[in-house]
Amino acid sequence: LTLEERLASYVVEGTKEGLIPDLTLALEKYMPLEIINGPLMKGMEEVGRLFNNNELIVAEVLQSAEVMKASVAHLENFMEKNESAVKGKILLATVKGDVHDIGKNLVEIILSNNGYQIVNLGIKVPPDQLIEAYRKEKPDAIGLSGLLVKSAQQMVITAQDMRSAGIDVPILVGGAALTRKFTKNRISPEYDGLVLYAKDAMDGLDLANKLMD
Ligand code: B1M
Repeated sequence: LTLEERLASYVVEGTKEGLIPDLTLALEKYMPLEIINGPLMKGMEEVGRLFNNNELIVAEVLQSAEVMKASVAHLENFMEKNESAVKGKILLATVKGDVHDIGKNLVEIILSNNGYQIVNLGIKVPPDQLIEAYRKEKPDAIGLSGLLVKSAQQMVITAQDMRSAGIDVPILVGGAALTRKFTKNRISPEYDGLVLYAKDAMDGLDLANKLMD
Protein backbone atom coordinates (compact mmCIF):
# COMPACT_ATOMS: atom_id res chain seq x y z
CA LEU A 1 0.00 0.00 0.00
CA THR A 2 1.09 3.57 -0.61
CA LEU A 3 1.42 5.93 2.35
CA GLU A 4 -1.90 7.57 1.46
CA GLU A 5 -3.65 4.19 1.25
CA ARG A 6 -2.19 3.15 4.58
CA LEU A 7 -3.45 6.35 6.22
CA ALA A 8 -6.96 5.76 4.91
CA SER A 9 -6.82 2.13 6.03
CA TYR A 10 -6.00 3.01 9.67
CA VAL A 11 -9.33 4.83 9.75
CA VAL A 12 -11.23 2.10 7.91
CA GLU A 13 -9.72 -0.70 10.03
CA GLY A 14 -9.95 1.30 13.25
CA THR A 15 -6.36 0.51 14.18
CA LYS A 16 -3.63 2.80 15.47
CA GLU A 17 -0.71 0.41 15.00
CA GLY A 18 1.80 2.23 12.82
CA LEU A 19 -0.36 5.33 12.62
CA ILE A 20 1.98 7.85 14.23
CA PRO A 21 5.08 6.85 12.20
CA ASP A 22 3.02 7.09 9.01
CA LEU A 23 1.65 10.49 10.03
CA THR A 24 5.25 11.59 10.61
CA LEU A 25 6.13 10.41 7.10
CA ALA A 26 3.11 12.17 5.66
CA LEU A 27 4.14 15.44 7.35
CA GLU A 28 7.27 15.44 5.18
CA LYS A 29 5.02 15.68 2.12
CA TYR A 30 1.84 17.41 3.20
CA MET A 31 0.47 20.11 5.47
CA PRO A 32 -1.46 18.72 8.47
CA LEU A 33 -4.83 19.81 7.11
CA GLU A 34 -4.08 18.22 3.73
CA ILE A 35 -3.56 14.90 5.50
CA ILE A 36 -6.88 15.27 7.31
CA ASN A 37 -8.87 16.43 4.28
CA GLY A 38 -7.15 13.95 1.97
CA PRO A 39 -6.36 10.35 3.00
CA LEU A 40 -7.99 10.44 6.46
CA MET A 41 -11.29 11.84 5.15
CA LYS A 42 -11.15 9.32 2.32
CA GLY A 43 -10.98 6.61 4.98
CA MET A 44 -13.91 8.16 6.84
CA GLU A 45 -15.97 8.27 3.65
CA GLU A 46 -15.29 4.58 3.16
CA VAL A 47 -16.36 3.93 6.77
CA GLY A 48 -19.60 5.82 6.05
CA ARG A 49 -20.18 3.75 2.93
CA LEU A 50 -19.54 0.43 4.68
CA PHE A 51 -21.70 1.46 7.63
CA ASN A 52 -24.49 2.41 5.26
CA ASN A 53 -24.26 -1.04 3.65
CA ASN A 54 -24.40 -2.73 7.07
CA GLU A 55 -20.85 -3.96 6.62
CA LEU A 56 -19.72 -2.19 9.80
CA ILE A 57 -21.39 -1.95 13.19
CA VAL A 58 -21.49 1.14 15.43
CA ALA A 59 -18.71 -0.24 17.67
CA GLU A 60 -16.43 -0.49 14.65
CA VAL A 61 -17.32 3.01 13.48
CA LEU A 62 -16.47 4.25 16.98
CA GLN A 63 -13.00 2.73 16.63
CA SER A 64 -12.60 4.51 13.30
CA ALA A 65 -13.66 7.73 14.99
CA GLU A 66 -11.00 7.12 17.67
CA VAL A 67 -8.32 6.79 14.98
CA MET A 68 -9.51 10.00 13.33
CA LYS A 69 -9.48 11.83 16.66
CA ALA A 70 -6.00 10.54 17.55
CA SER A 71 -4.73 11.60 14.12
CA VAL A 72 -6.21 15.07 14.39
CA ALA A 73 -4.82 15.44 17.94
CA HIS A 74 -1.36 14.46 16.70
CA LEU A 75 -1.47 16.66 13.60
CA GLU A 76 -2.70 19.63 15.61
CA ASN A 77 0.80 19.91 17.09
CA PHE A 78 2.15 20.64 13.63
CA MET A 79 -0.43 23.18 12.55
CA GLU A 80 0.57 26.77 12.07
CA LYS A 81 -0.62 28.95 14.86
CA ASN A 82 -1.49 32.49 14.10
CA GLU A 83 -0.81 34.27 17.38
CA SER A 84 -2.63 37.44 16.43
CA ALA A 85 -4.86 39.35 18.81
CA VAL A 86 -8.24 37.77 19.47
CA LYS A 87 -10.42 38.35 16.41
CA GLY A 88 -13.66 37.27 18.00
CA LYS A 89 -15.44 34.86 20.25
CA ILE A 90 -17.42 31.98 18.80
CA LEU A 91 -19.74 29.54 20.51
CA LEU A 92 -19.66 26.06 18.95
CA ALA A 93 -22.10 23.19 19.36
CA THR A 94 -23.36 20.02 17.76
CA VAL A 95 -27.14 20.35 17.76
CA LYS A 96 -29.61 18.49 19.96
CA GLY A 97 -29.90 14.76 19.22
CA ASP A 98 -26.59 14.51 17.38
CA VAL A 99 -23.38 13.02 18.82
CA HIS A 100 -21.05 13.58 15.86
CA ASP A 101 -18.25 15.89 16.92
CA ILE A 102 -15.14 15.21 14.85
CA GLY A 103 -15.99 17.90 12.29
CA LYS A 104 -17.00 20.42 14.94
CA ASN A 105 -13.80 19.80 16.89
CA LEU A 106 -11.79 20.29 13.71
CA VAL A 107 -13.54 23.63 13.24
CA GLU A 108 -12.56 24.50 16.82
CA ILE A 109 -8.91 23.68 16.14
CA ILE A 110 -8.78 25.69 12.91
CA LEU A 111 -10.54 28.71 14.40
CA SER A 112 -8.59 28.73 17.65
CA ASN A 113 -5.30 28.42 15.75
CA ASN A 114 -6.31 31.50 13.81
CA GLY A 115 -7.13 34.00 16.50
CA TYR A 116 -10.59 33.01 17.68
CA GLN A 117 -11.64 32.37 21.21
CA ILE A 118 -13.86 29.29 21.11
CA VAL A 119 -16.39 28.14 23.64
CA ASN A 120 -17.15 24.55 22.68
CA LEU A 121 -20.43 23.42 24.21
CA GLY A 122 -20.02 19.83 23.02
CA ILE A 123 -22.64 17.53 21.54
CA LYS A 124 -26.44 17.14 21.75
CA VAL A 125 -26.81 20.79 22.71
CA PRO A 126 -30.47 21.82 23.06
CA PRO A 127 -31.51 25.38 22.12
CA ASP A 128 -32.03 26.34 25.81
CA GLN A 129 -28.44 25.52 26.65
CA LEU A 130 -27.21 27.45 23.65
CA ILE A 131 -29.28 30.49 24.60
CA GLU A 132 -28.04 30.34 28.19
CA ALA A 133 -24.42 30.10 26.98
CA TYR A 134 -25.01 33.00 24.60
CA ARG A 135 -26.17 35.20 27.48
CA LYS A 136 -23.19 34.22 29.60
CA GLU A 137 -20.48 34.37 26.94
CA LYS A 138 -21.76 37.12 24.61
CA PRO A 139 -20.07 35.64 21.52
CA ASP A 140 -19.67 37.42 18.18
CA ALA A 141 -21.04 34.40 16.32
CA ILE A 142 -22.46 30.95 16.89
CA GLY A 143 -21.38 27.81 15.00
CA LEU A 144 -23.69 24.82 14.72
CA SER A 145 -22.74 21.38 13.44
CA GLY A 146 -24.99 18.47 12.50
CA LEU A 147 -24.50 15.26 10.53
CA LEU A 148 -27.85 13.52 10.74
CA VAL A 149 -30.76 14.30 8.44
CA LYS A 150 -32.84 15.14 11.51
CA SER A 151 -30.12 17.58 12.61
CA ALA A 152 -30.89 19.82 9.64
CA GLN A 153 -34.44 20.18 10.96
CA GLN A 154 -33.06 20.67 14.47
CA MET A 155 -31.04 23.63 13.17
CA VAL A 156 -34.25 25.23 11.94
CA ILE A 157 -35.77 24.80 15.42
CA THR A 158 -32.61 26.10 17.06
CA ALA A 159 -32.65 29.18 14.83
CA GLN A 160 -36.31 29.81 15.69
CA ASP A 161 -35.66 29.48 19.42
CA MET A 162 -32.68 31.80 19.25
CA ARG A 163 -34.74 34.36 17.36
CA SER A 164 -37.46 34.15 20.03
CA ALA A 165 -34.74 34.76 22.62
CA GLY A 166 -33.75 37.95 20.78
CA ILE A 167 -30.45 36.62 19.46
CA ASP A 168 -29.30 37.91 16.09
CA VAL A 169 -25.52 37.41 15.92
CA PRO A 170 -24.37 35.64 12.74
CA ILE A 171 -24.63 31.86 12.78
CA LEU A 172 -22.32 29.53 10.91
CA VAL A 173 -23.75 26.15 10.10
CA GLY A 174 -21.98 23.07 8.78
CA GLY A 175 -21.94 19.29 8.65
CA ALA A 176 -22.99 16.57 6.27
CA ALA A 177 -26.69 17.06 7.08
CA LEU A 178 -26.73 20.46 5.43
CA THR A 179 -26.54 22.10 2.05
CA ARG A 180 -26.20 25.71 1.02
CA LYS A 181 -29.70 25.55 -0.40
CA PHE A 182 -31.26 24.19 2.80
CA THR A 183 -29.44 26.87 4.77
CA LYS A 184 -30.72 29.64 2.52
CA ASN A 185 -34.29 28.38 2.09
CA ARG A 186 -35.02 26.79 5.43
CA ILE A 187 -32.79 28.22 8.16
CA SER A 188 -32.24 31.84 7.08
CA PRO A 189 -35.96 32.74 6.96
CA GLU A 190 -36.31 31.57 10.58
CA TYR A 191 -33.56 33.79 11.95
CA ASP A 192 -33.03 37.54 12.26
CA GLY A 193 -29.24 37.53 11.79
CA LEU A 194 -26.98 36.25 9.04
CA VAL A 195 -26.90 32.50 8.47
CA LEU A 196 -23.83 31.23 6.64
CA TYR A 197 -23.17 27.72 5.38
CA ALA A 198 -19.61 26.39 5.70
CA LYS A 199 -18.74 23.36 3.62
CA ASP A 200 -15.66 22.52 5.67
CA ALA A 201 -13.52 23.84 8.49
CA MET A 202 -11.39 26.13 6.27
CA ASP A 203 -14.51 27.55 4.72
CA GLY A 204 -15.73 28.19 8.28
CA LEU A 205 -12.54 30.13 8.99
CA ASP A 206 -12.87 32.19 5.78
CA LEU A 207 -16.46 33.05 6.63
CA ALA A 208 -15.59 33.96 10.21
CA ASN A 209 -12.78 36.21 8.97
CA LYS A 210 -15.15 37.98 6.58
CA LEU A 211 -17.66 38.47 9.38
CA MET A 212 -15.11 39.98 11.74
CA ASP A 213 -13.60 42.34 9.14
CO1 B1M B 1 -22.66 8.26 12.43
N1 B1M B 1 -23.77 8.57 10.85
N2 B1M B 1 -24.22 7.62 13.40
N3 B1M B 1 -21.42 7.84 13.85
N4 B1M B 1 -21.29 8.57 11.22
C1 B1M B 1 -23.09 9.24 9.67
C2 B1M B 1 -23.25 10.76 9.73
C3 B1M B 1 -23.89 8.59 8.47
C4 B1M B 1 -23.93 9.46 7.22
C5 B1M B 1 -23.28 7.21 8.17
C6 B1M B 1 -24.04 6.44 7.11
O1 B1M B 1 -25.03 5.83 7.39
N5 B1M B 1 -23.57 6.46 5.91
C7 B1M B 1 -25.30 8.35 9.12
C8 B1M B 1 -26.29 9.52 9.00
C9 B1M B 1 -27.48 9.15 8.17
C10 B1M B 1 -28.42 10.27 8.04
O2 B1M B 1 -28.95 10.82 8.97
N6 B1M B 1 -28.62 10.61 6.79
C11 B1M B 1 -24.92 8.09 10.55
C12 B1M B 1 -25.75 7.41 11.50
C13 B1M B 1 -27.03 6.82 10.94
C14 B1M B 1 -25.42 7.27 12.85
C15 B1M B 1 -26.27 6.62 13.98
C16 B1M B 1 -27.76 6.94 13.95
C17 B1M B 1 -26.00 5.11 13.92
C18 B1M B 1 -26.77 4.28 14.91
O3 B1M B 1 -26.63 4.44 16.09
N7 B1M B 1 -27.57 3.41 14.36
C19 B1M B 1 -25.59 7.19 15.23
C20 B1M B 1 -26.18 8.55 15.58
C21 B1M B 1 -26.16 8.86 17.01
C22 B1M B 1 -26.62 10.29 17.25
O4 B1M B 1 -26.02 11.23 16.75
N8 B1M B 1 -27.69 10.43 17.99
C23 B1M B 1 -24.19 7.39 14.72
C24 B1M B 1 -23.07 7.31 15.54
C25 B1M B 1 -21.76 7.47 15.08
C26 B1M B 1 -20.54 7.19 15.96
C27 B1M B 1 -20.73 7.58 17.41
C28 B1M B 1 -20.23 5.71 15.88
C29 B1M B 1 -19.43 7.99 15.17
C30 B1M B 1 -19.26 9.44 15.67
C31 B1M B 1 -18.12 9.62 16.63
C32 B1M B 1 -17.89 11.07 16.93
O5 B1M B 1 -18.14 11.98 16.16
N9 B1M B 1 -17.35 11.30 18.09
C33 B1M B 1 -20.04 8.07 13.77
C34 B1M B 1 -19.29 8.39 12.59
C35 B1M B 1 -17.80 8.47 12.75
C36 B1M B 1 -19.91 8.62 11.32
C37 B1M B 1 -19.26 8.84 9.94
C38 B1M B 1 -18.77 7.48 9.46
C39 B1M B 1 -18.11 9.82 9.88
C40 B1M B 1 -18.38 11.23 10.44
C41 B1M B 1 -17.08 12.00 10.61
O6 B1M B 1 -16.58 12.11 11.72
N10 B1M B 1 -16.47 12.48 9.52
C42 B1M B 1 -20.48 9.40 9.11
C43 B1M B 1 -20.41 9.07 7.64
C44 B1M B 1 -19.66 10.12 6.86
O7 B1M B 1 -19.74 11.29 7.15
N11 B1M B 1 -18.97 9.68 5.87
C45 B1M B 1 -21.65 8.97 9.92
C46 B1M B 1 -15.21 13.21 9.56
C47 B1M B 1 -15.44 14.70 9.88
C48 B1M B 1 -14.12 15.46 9.86
O8 B1M B 1 -16.29 15.21 8.88
O9 B1M B 1 -18.15 15.75 10.51
O10 B1M B 1 -18.53 15.85 8.00
P1 B1M B 1 -17.63 16.02 9.15
O11 B1M B 1 -17.13 17.52 9.20
C49 B1M B 1 -16.69 18.19 8.04
C50 B1M B 1 -17.76 19.05 7.38
O12 B1M B 1 -19.04 18.47 7.45
C51 B1M B 1 -17.60 20.37 8.05
O13 B1M B 1 -16.22 20.46 8.34
C52 B1M B 1 -15.64 19.16 8.45
C53 B1M B 1 -14.46 19.02 7.52
O14 B1M B 1 -13.58 20.08 7.56
N12 B1M B 1 -18.33 20.71 9.27
C54 B1M B 1 -18.47 22.01 9.64
C55 B1M B 1 -18.91 19.94 10.20
N13 B1M B 1 -19.44 20.70 11.14
C56 B1M B 1 -19.18 21.97 10.84
C57 B1M B 1 -19.51 23.17 11.49
C58 B1M B 1 -19.10 24.37 10.91
C59 B1M B 1 -18.38 24.36 9.73
C60 B1M B 1 -18.06 23.20 9.07
O15 B1M B 1 -19.34 25.56 11.45
C61 B1M B 1 -19.95 25.64 12.68
